Amino acid sequence: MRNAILSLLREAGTGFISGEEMAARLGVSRTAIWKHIQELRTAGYDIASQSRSGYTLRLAPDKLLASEIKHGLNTKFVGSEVFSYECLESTNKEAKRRAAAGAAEGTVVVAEEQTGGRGRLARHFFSPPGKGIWFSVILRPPFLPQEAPKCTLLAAVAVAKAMAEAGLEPAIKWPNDLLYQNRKLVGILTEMSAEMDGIKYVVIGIGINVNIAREEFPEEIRETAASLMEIKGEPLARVPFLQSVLREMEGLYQEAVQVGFGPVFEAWRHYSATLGQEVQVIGVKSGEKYLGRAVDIDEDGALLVEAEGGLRRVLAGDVSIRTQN
Ligand code: BTX
Repeated sequence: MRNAILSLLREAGTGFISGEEMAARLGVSRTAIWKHIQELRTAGYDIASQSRSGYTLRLAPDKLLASEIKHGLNTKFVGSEVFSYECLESTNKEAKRRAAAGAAEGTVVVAEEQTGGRGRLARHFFSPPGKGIWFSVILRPPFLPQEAPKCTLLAAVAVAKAMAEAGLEPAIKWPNDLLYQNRKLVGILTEMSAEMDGIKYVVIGIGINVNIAREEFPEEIRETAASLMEIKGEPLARVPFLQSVLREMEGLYQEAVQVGFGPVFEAWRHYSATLGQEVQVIGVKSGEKYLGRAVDIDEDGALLVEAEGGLRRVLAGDVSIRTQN
């Protein structure tokens, strides 16, 4: 009902629509309309009323509400279903639950706050209320399971493109981070459920630090984390930024399904902060540490590092950039 009322208010544009007309069109009482308007106001919508003319929507809040995210999104399937929460333990966890229960491809789960946001290797991901975009997208790609890690690169490129659109210069660090001055702005965690011959679902979890001031980061990541606000010099509206990421994701994904990941890799190289740099690699399983020069990514999305003793192929690992040219 709230969404239907919002649609009517938006239809009226800067004009007014009476409670009576809304009640008639939605088949409910005027009192019910009034109650929902009160709820929308509490949720942050600035709705003005005039005794004769009715209601007008003056300003929608920059809250990550399903209705706001879907409004004007214009995608085919990414974001057709959006589940928004004030607080979740982890949007990836909730998205996996929904995916296992049959949620459609393109379903988005988003939260204003995560209490147990997860990074790779069960690390914690700081996700404070109202200041970031913590969300997950469910995909059901027709790829082989070994191709799933490429979705992480695809997501990184989608965020990079949204940043470029917003006039914020992006830099991707292999494979899953976006950086500003070598500090982490965005983290991406891809998880999947698969059988030998095919993927059941992939959940791409993305955490974007949007309006977090330097001093608001916990001390242990203050020197290594950054937010979009820092680059822009002022706070950024979250809803349009998320919409732009979702649109880019859909475009890149559809292209990948049709022609493969070539265009994703091409764009990834373009935004890469890793290629050409001296890096330190720590193997995820082995813990082995070595130095080298990152030269390219291959057709699997693996990072190619020229190290002592020859070319090394990094499929999973922590890569840190040692020099900035
Ligand atoms: P990662 O393992 O590469 O990065 C996690 C590490 O990054 C932490 O150990 C910490 O040092 C640092 N860190 C933690 N929080 C932040 C932050 N907000 N900004 C910058 N650095 C931070 C990266 O893992 C993948 C993270 C994915 C997060 C998304 S949020 C939506 C979805 N739900 C969920 O539970 N995870 C994903």
